[in-house]
Amino acid sequence: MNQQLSTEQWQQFWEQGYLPLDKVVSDAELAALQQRIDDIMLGKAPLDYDRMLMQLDSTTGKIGDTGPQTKGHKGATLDYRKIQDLEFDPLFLHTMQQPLFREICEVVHGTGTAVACFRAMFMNKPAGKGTPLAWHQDRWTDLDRDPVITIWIALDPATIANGCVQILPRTHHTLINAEDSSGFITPAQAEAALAQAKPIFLELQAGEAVLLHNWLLHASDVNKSGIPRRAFSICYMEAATQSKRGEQFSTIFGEGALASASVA
Ligand SMILES: O=C(O)CCC(=O)C(=O)O
Repeated sequence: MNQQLSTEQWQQFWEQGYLPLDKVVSDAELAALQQRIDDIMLGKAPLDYDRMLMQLDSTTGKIGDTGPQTKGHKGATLDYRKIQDLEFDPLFLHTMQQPLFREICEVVHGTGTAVACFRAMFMNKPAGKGTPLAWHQDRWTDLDRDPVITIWIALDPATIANGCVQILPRTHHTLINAEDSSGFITPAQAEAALAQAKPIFLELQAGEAVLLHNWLLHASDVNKSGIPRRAFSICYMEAATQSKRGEQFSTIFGEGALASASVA
């Protein structure tokens, strides 16, 4: 899709920590992504499942009861909570490499800077289920620098009823628990943050996206509706980013970038 962001939009992003991007995939691409993610969950996609991190959702609605976050398929069900490494699927990679996202990465990281993805992730709240995610900032202390942005794309309409993402605007200016690798804040810290700012529910049409600063406080609730809340989010970062654990990250833009032919 062809979009260019204005100076005013960038100003909103840097001041507020988020920016709605309207529709970033065509109806045909959206239908293909919806079908592909269901095929991946059902074990029907032509993919190397051993490279994909796949986590089943909890059956109790408690975050502590979600399945292990490990590589490999965990059974044919639409009740996955999280699937990562989607850059190895040509359809998802195509969406990740669209010109608007390249432009966003160039503005954030500088023209000509190679960009990798920290994670290319499906986040799901199955119909009538899902697991709440408490208020947190996205950060990972084992990286040598903090990835700045995530682009979150709704694969279904995202509504309050089905557990859309909620954000607290302007909270990205300060890292609340700088030494904590999880990014989660305490209930008391959440109460204090909620006393300062009103949460905004990011209700989106399927195919629309929002650009998020990773330090923006965000959360999401269970899905009380009859439709799933499927979403695809990409956390981009400088390709030079290194992890203390020696993790490898896929380059998305710039020298050495994945090409869809090489991941098919
Ligand atoms: O998709 C969601 O519900 C929220 C995802 C989230 O909080 C995250 O990716 O850090």
